[in-house]
Amino acid sequence: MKDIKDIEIIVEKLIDSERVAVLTGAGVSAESGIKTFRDPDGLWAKFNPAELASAQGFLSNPELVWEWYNHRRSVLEEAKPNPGHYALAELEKLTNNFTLTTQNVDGLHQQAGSENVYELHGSIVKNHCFECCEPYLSEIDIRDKEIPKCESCGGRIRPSVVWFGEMLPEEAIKKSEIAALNSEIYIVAGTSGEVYPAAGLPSIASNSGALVVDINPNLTAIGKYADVHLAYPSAEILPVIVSEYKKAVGI
Ligand code: BV8
Ligand code: ZN
Repeated sequence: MKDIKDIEIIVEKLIDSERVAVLTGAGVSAESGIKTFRDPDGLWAKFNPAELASAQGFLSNPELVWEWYNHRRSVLEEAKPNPGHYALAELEKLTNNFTLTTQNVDGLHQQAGSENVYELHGSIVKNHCFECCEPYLSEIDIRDKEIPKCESCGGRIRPSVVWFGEMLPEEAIKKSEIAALNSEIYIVAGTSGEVYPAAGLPSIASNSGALVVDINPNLTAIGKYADVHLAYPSAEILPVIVSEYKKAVGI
């Protein structure tokens, strides 16, 4: 692997760090068969995000939006965590004060065993009422085109993801900003760095002196904050980083 020097820098930093933080995006789920948003064959290539991932979009065409999310849920039914998800779950157990912030809504980090996870953009497996925000806990039949109705107010049910123009969950973004501020190493994997305020986290880490690592086959907006760029798929390189770390600490 030509970047072994970079990996040694990362491993050394992991050993010296009191606080380790990670930010992931759709790219870490790519090897689980879940399309990213902005890659040429990504989700947004076919659909207009404003149309589908926004409250206005839902109001103007609730059936289309509900069907799009059910399509994504059906893809998720077949998806499993990949070696990148498992490597991050293992790294959490091996290091101190580990924080994982994800923009993903697929829950694969938790399925792989990650515990301290902040979901900035919510979760596609949860639902709530569009009108009164009451959580909707009944089972969803993803093949049913009919939008379920709220049992308290009769309003339409929506996926509990954060749409464009909506506020992020208060605790998730606050804790993620603190983790970026205090981390000595900030590993960014699988994100194009296009969506704010998530995309602002690497610059917070960089400005407070963390070693910023960008794991992405492509160059993106994250590049300007990255001290190290590993142009590999996350499912390939994250397990290498964890195994080199374990060798270095004698596990
Ligand atoms: C908000 C959930 C306050 C739904 C999503 C400045 C400050 C604040 C807000 C804004 C601002 N400027 C603009 C805004 C508004 C907006 C925004 O950022 N727009 C962008 C497009 C300019 N932000 C918001 O609206 C946010 N809300 O700020 O509230 C507010 C309120 C009102 C008015 C103003 C402000 C809400 C944003 C959340 C939107 N919801 N998702 C759903 O999933 O359906 S965003 C969506 O994009 C997903 O969550 C996704 O995760 C996220 C980011 O995309 P990425 O994860 O980075 O995925 P992408 O495809 O882009 O990139 C994948 C990368 O992986 C690529 O680089 C590729 O090279 C790489 N890759 C591919 N394969 C691999 C790989 N890497 C590693 N390994 C591989 N194998
Ligand atoms: Zn309701």
